Formats: sequence, C-alpha cells, structure tokens
Amino acid sequence: MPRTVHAVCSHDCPDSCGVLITIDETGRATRLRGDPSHPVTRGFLCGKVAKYLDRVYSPDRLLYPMRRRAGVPKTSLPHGREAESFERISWDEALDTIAARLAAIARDHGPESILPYSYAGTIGVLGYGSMDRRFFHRLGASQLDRTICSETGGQALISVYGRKLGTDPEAFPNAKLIIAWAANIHGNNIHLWPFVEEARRNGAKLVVIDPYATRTARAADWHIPINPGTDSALALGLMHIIVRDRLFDQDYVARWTCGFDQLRERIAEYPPDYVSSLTGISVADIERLARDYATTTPAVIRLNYGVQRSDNGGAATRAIAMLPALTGAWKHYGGGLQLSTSGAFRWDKATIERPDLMEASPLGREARVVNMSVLGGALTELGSKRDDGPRVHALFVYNSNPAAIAPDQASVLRGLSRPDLFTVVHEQFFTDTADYADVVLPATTFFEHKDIQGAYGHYYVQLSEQAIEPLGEARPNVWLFSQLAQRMGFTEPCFRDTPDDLIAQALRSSHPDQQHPWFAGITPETLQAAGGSQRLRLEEDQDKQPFLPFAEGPFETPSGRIEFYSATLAAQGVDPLPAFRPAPESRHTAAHERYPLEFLPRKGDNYMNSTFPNLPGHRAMESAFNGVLEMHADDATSRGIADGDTVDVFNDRGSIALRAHVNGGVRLGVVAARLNWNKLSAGGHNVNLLTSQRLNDIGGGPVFYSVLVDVRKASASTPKAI
Ligand SMILES: Nc1nc2c(c(=O)[nH]1)N[C@H]1C(S)=C(S)[C@@H](COP(=O)(O)OP(=O)(O)OC[C@H]3O[C@@H](n4cnc5c(=O)[nH]c(N)nc54)[C@H](O)[C@@H]3O)O[C@H]1N2
Ligand SMILES: Nc1nc2c(c(=O)[nH]1)N[C@H]1C(S)=C(S)[C@@H](COP(=O)(O)OP(=O)(O)OC[C@H]3O[C@@H](n4cnc5c(=O)[nH]c(N)nc54)[C@H](O)[C@@H]3O)O[C@H]1N2
Ligand code: SF4
Ligand SMILES: [Mo]
Repeated sequence: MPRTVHAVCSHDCPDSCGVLITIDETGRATRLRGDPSHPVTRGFLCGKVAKYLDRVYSPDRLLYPMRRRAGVPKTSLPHGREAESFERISWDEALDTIAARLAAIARDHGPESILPYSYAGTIGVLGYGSMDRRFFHRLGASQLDRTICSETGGQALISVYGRKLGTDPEAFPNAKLIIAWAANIHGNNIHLWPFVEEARRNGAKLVVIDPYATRTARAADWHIPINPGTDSALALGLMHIIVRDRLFDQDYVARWTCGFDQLRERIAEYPPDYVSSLTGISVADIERLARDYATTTPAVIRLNYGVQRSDNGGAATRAIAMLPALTGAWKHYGGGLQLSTSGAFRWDKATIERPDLMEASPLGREARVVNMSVLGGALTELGSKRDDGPRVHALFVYNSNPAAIAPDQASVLRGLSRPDLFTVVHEQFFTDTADYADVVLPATTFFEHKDIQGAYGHYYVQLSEQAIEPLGEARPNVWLFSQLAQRMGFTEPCFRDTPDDLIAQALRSSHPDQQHPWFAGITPETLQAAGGSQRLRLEEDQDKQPFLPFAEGPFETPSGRIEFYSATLAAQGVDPLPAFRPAPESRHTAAHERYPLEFLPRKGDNYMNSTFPNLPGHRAMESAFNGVLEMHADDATSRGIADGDTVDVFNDRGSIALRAHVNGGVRLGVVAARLNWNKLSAGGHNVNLLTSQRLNDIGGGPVFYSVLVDVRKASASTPKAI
C-alpha cells in the first residue's frame, strides 16, 4: 500500500510549505502535494517544487564521494561532464582524507585558516546549522558571518522593534490597504497571494513599490516604479507628509516610541519635491500614497529584502519599518508590517550550535569572523595584512553555491582556483562551486532526511519526516559533521547526538519548564499527532485574541520602546536616524557618467537563487528570461540595439553576454537580468560577474541591487548568447 509522509519544503523561502509525499511499496516517492490542512500552504506548492521529483530523481544527482584527479586544474567544467575530472572514492576514504587534511592545515597555519561556507540550501533547523556549527567551533575554524541575504534587514528591524516579528499572513484578508514594498509576492512568496486576493475581494487596494514590473506589480491596483536605492527617501518623505498633516497616531507614538522629536527634525529635511527628485515619483503620487496609507485602516506593508540589497539598505529598512509605528497601524488586526516572522521561533541555539566549544578548541578563544559577502577578498587577500589572521587554506562549502551567488565573481573564482586551497563541497549536484572542489560529497534532499523547521513568513512549527532512503550514498549534513568529528577525535558526547536528540534540544521539549511559552505544548510527539504542523502558542486564548505582535509594549529594544532614534546604532558609529545617502553606483553619483545604466541582477521566479537551473523542466519554465537582458526601448535604440540582439553588459568588474529583450519590465535607465549557473551562461559567467563586494550601511550585507553597467551591441568576440 502506498503511504504518505509529512515533510517540509526546506528551500530558502518565506512560505515553508507543508508537503505530503506519497511513497509506493518499493519505497519510491511517486507524488507530492501541498498539505491541505496547513493554513498557509493550503494544499498547493509553487511551480518549482511541484516538480520536485525531477530534482530528487534527476540522473545528474551526486551519488558518491569523489576526489579530483591528480593534475586536473581547478576551473569551471562543462555541464554534464564534470565527473570526468574526478574519481569515485568510498565515504571512509573521503572522511579520512578530509580529517587528515584539516588536521594538518590547522597544525601548520592555525585552525582559523579553515573557513566554513554555508547558507540556506536548507533552512531546516538541523540542516541549516547544528552539528556543523559544533564541529567548526570545536575545530577552532573561522566563524562565518552569514550576511548574504537578510542580515541587514534583520538588524534594521531589530534596531526599531527589538525582534523579527511581523503581521501574520492569515491577518492580511482584514487589511484595506496592502503595500508590497520590494516584495515580489508572486515570484518569491506565492502563499501570501491568496490572502492578498481575499483582502482585495473585501475591497482592499494593492500598491507595489518596485523598480521592476514584477508579476505582482502588473496585477496590482497601483504600481509605483521607484528609482533603485531611494526607498529611504520615499519613506522619510511619507513620514514628512504624515507628520505635517497630523495624520499620525499621537497616542501610540507617545506611549510606545522614543526619539520622535529627533525623527521630526530629520524628516523635515525630506519635503515632497526633494523626495520626488530622488525617487522619480511625482509629488502628487507621493502625497496621495502618504494620505492613503495614513488614513486607511487596517494598512499593512509586506516589506521584503529587496530594499536592503543596496548601500543605503539598512536605513531604508529602518525608515519603512517606522511607518506603522507612526500611524499606529499595529493596533489593528490586519495592519502593521511583515518583513519576517522568524523571531517567533525561539530555538535553543546555544545547545544546538554550542559556541562554547570554541574554548575547547586548540584556539581556546572565539575564532575570527569572516563576512561571507566578501568571499573573494577572503580567499585572495586575507592574511596579507599583519593583524587580519591567517590566510584561508581550507574552504568547506555546504548549503551554498558561492561560485554563482557571491558578488564580484571574478575575485571569488580567482580564490577558488588557488591550487593550494583545499576545498570540500557537500552538494546534491555538480554546481559551479563543486567544479573547484578537491573532494565532492553527495548530500541528501529534504525527502531523504529528518528535520524540524520554523518559517520566516508564517507562525507554524513543522516536523519534516524522512520520506525515502537516501539516493546512492548521499548523506545529510548532520551525519557528515558527526562522522567527521569522530574522525578528528572529538570526544564530546554532543557529536553523537542523533537528529531526534537535536530536534528535542531545539524545542527544549524534554524540559517543558524551560520551554519558551510560544513553544508550550509543542514536542516531537505532539507534532506527529497533529499531522506534522502546529501553530506557535502566540495567543493566550486561541479563540479570542488574535496575535498583534507590536500593538503594545514593552518591546525587546534597549529602551523597551520602538526606537525611531537608536542609541545602539549611534554607539556603532552608524547614523541613529534613517537618512537617504546616494549609493556610489547609482544615478546620483559621478560613476553614472561612465556607466549610465542601473542594473538589477534578479532572482528567477522559477529558480531558487542558483538552485534549479540545471534541471531541464525548470529551465523550460524560465526560458523567457534565461540569458536575457531586459531594457527600455529608448536605452536600446540609443545604442543601436534591437530586440533579440546579443549584447555585452559590462563594467570595470567584467562583461557578460546576454540577449536583449526590449520593452522588458524596466524603466529608462534601468536594466535587469536573472541568476543562472555560470556554466549554463554564455561566456561562463552569470550576473554576479558585475556585482560588487562593497558592503552596505548596517550588518555588512552585500549590495547586489546597486550596480552600474553599460550595454553595447555584441562584437565578433562576444560569446553567443544561449
Ligand atoms: N522563485 C523564487 N523565490 C524565492 C527566491 C528565488 O530565488 N526564486 N529566493 C528566496 C530568497 S533567498 C529570498 S531572500 C526571498 C527574497 O524575497 P525578496 O526580498 O522579495 O527578493 P528580491 O527578489 O531580492 O527583491 C524583491 C523585489 O525588490 C525589488 N527591488 C530591487 N531593488 C529595489 C529598490 O531599490 N527598491 C525597491 N522598492 N525595490 C527593489 C526587486 O525588483 C524585486 O522585485 O525570496 C525567496 N524566494
Ligand atoms: N545577483 C544576485 N545574487 C544573489 C541574490 C540575488 O538576488 N541576485 N540573492 C542572494 C540571496 S538573497 C541569497 S539567500 C543567496 C543564496 O545563495 P545560496 O545559499 O548559495 O543558495 P542557492 O543558490 O540556492 O544554493 C544552495 C545550494 O545548497 C544545496 N543544498 C540544498 N540542500 C542541501 C543540504 O541539505 N545539504 C547540502 N550540503 N547542500 C544542500 C543546493 O543543491 C544548492 O546548490 O544568493 C545571493 N546572491
Ligand atoms: S519554495 Fe516556497 S512556495 Fe515553493 S514549495 Fe517551497 S516553501 Fe512552498
Ligand atoms: Mo535570500
């Protein structure tokens, strides 16, 4: 008889869908669907994960450990023929080789010369960060500052509210005005869409603020195409009008916020005409948006991480996050703001990650911290100055594909090509990064291992059961680092914890008295009995009181109030109030004379960052955008470019070949293209050849969306666009 197992989609997506997997008598998964009983998944999956059997059972899966053949140089490899550069080895040999090399490197250069590199290939609690963290802490390896995605926005939100909480997606149908601010709901967060549609059926209006005409923007009541990187100015300008016209909630501001007087002085500097000149939005539209926002109840902002991927992104996130504090929108069910809900899941991180193990390491202290957004610099420059610690001699990559997703790709690839760098890559496929590995290890998918997961777009905890046996010799992250710890001779019992032990520790379920009240009553057993998913206990009485995260204080900030003015940021040398500052690569600076086009190197709607482009079915779904540069007609005409022409897109960091799509989703002065694998791109490089290693204003995040380029019709030497 076929059976059904509850799992959780572990991709880095706010929706964290409940997934029901059907398994036949032979143990093979034959079907998957969205869990119909999950109130946010509502029985459907996005297009890319609906086709997940293609991924799990792809003939291209990595199934065995492999070692680079002697003498083969480190370089990008042709898709489908990568294995020719490697030879199969046993797990025993792979683990012994890695343990011996890491031990030798730690002895010769110090353990900080070993750098783990991981991000969110899986956001399961165990797979994302548990046994791996224990292992690298005990080793004394460098710590990785995981800034590549949401650190800036997260820190910015916390600086205002003290915690990453937001409006419940299930409250959205109550809203009367929804602003999707840098939020591609259709592409990146599809399970919010039915709630938005329900609100609209009840009379709500949807406004989208995005420089690019996403599908969400095209479906909206009002699309406001803003100049990239100018959102701080718009938010400050909206606050200017709201205060000028006394449309703010004086009682809420007086009771729950601090720094209003300083904010009032700051926003005086942002009158509508000045804001209009920066943002490219007319004064009339700015006035109308401010009035609509402040006078419609409930009003909610779905803010996503697009705004914080630029130099001024921290300040922009702070300024936008302050809007509902000014209007008191938090008091109303369906009002407020959602950037992330992840702060509601109070996992016991100290126990699952064990940072205390650094003291037991040969280092005997906290290891240095390396920012993942400057991987290129870390691999090519670290160790060249006296005080920055040792050069990186070993790189251990898992849950990530930095050769494709990290900025300033030329520098990343220069680092990865170093013959003296020992690189291990634990992966499901032969990615652009695996091409450069000394040892490649096969990883499981979420069908093949057990985990527990929260979400950053809803408030349900879910158990992800193992549905099928691992394919080939693929192994989960927890298994890998537990085995390696034992080969390295680490005797602490925590290295023998099983996935079930780790799940219980994450929830503190063996010690109900120590559980956070929001986890109360949630254990692996109750989760199982509930079909795999349970809502956090956010409401004291689930029937009567809807969850309003910031309706009233105290707040978890240093002052206990919502902080318009942040003394914490001031102490770090950061402007304690939001301000607009032009990005070095933008239309507001001199660099624009040389490179007059603002470039948006976007995510694919049918991919997950660099995950999926290697699968033919997914590539077909994204075919309208693969290898394509979207341009405004006037920018094309003035350069003699016609629709379909191959073009060079270039700046000082490099040049890539794309096919022009004239009249794409962009306005004059902006061009856009999408992430892909390097080896599936013309010339062997994707959009990140053009992005910069500059860091932004809060938290050291990358500036993917602050890039200047120019475009010219291809010359004879341009690789043919594919
Ligand atoms: N299909 C799909 N879903 C995904 C992903 C994927 O790759 N594909 N990635 C996942 C990941 S890792 C994340 S972090 C989330 C991210 O989800 P989002 O934060 O929504 O991600 P982005 O697509 O980076 O940015 C959202 C929008 O911001 C816009 N934008 C860019 N610059 C600016 C600006 O200066 N101002 C304004 N107002 N808007 C701007 C972009 O055009 C984009 O449409 O999505 C997740 N979901
Ligand atoms: N130009 C540009 N660059 C970007 C972005 C952008 O919008 N534009 N977005 C940025 C953002 S928001 C993010 S989050 C990063 C994302 O960058 P990454 O975190 O590197 O994400 P992916 O590209 O999805 O690669 C994840 C890899 O992990 C592997 N994987 C999945 N599950 C497991 C597992 O259980 N174990 C192991 N060992 N491996 C696993 C997958 O096969 C996949 O190759 O990219 C950033 N880079
Ligand atoms: S990628 Fe997102 S929308 Fe798609 S199945 Fe996974 S969690 Fe759901
Ligand atoms: Mo991300």
